[in-house]
Amino acid sequence: MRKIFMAIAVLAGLTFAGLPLQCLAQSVDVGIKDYKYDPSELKVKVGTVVKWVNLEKRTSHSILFAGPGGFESDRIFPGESWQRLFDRPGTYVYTCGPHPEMKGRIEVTE
Ligand SMILES: [Cu+2]
Repeated sequence: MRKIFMAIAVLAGLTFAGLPLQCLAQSVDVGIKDYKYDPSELKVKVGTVVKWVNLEKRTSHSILFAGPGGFESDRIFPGESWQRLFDRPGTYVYTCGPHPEMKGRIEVTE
């Protein structure tokens, strides 16, 4: 019984902690379809969460940020998404790991 109360308390705590974040963070979706990011170029404010959504029927993709500090997302399968919070201004160019011909760009401003 005590475990159940603790679980409820933890869930309630998470809910309250998550609310302000969700209200504050702007979120923008980028679709992935026909081997293209849509939109491929995007301007957002610092603090924006960009979410890539794979709308393909059978192809998986990734988001690969070039340059120093660059990294690649996990493979995003059809119906899945992956997101990143942009908390610093700058220009972020990216490609798709398995399909380097796919290109995208995000400009983050104050
Ligand atoms: Cu791809």
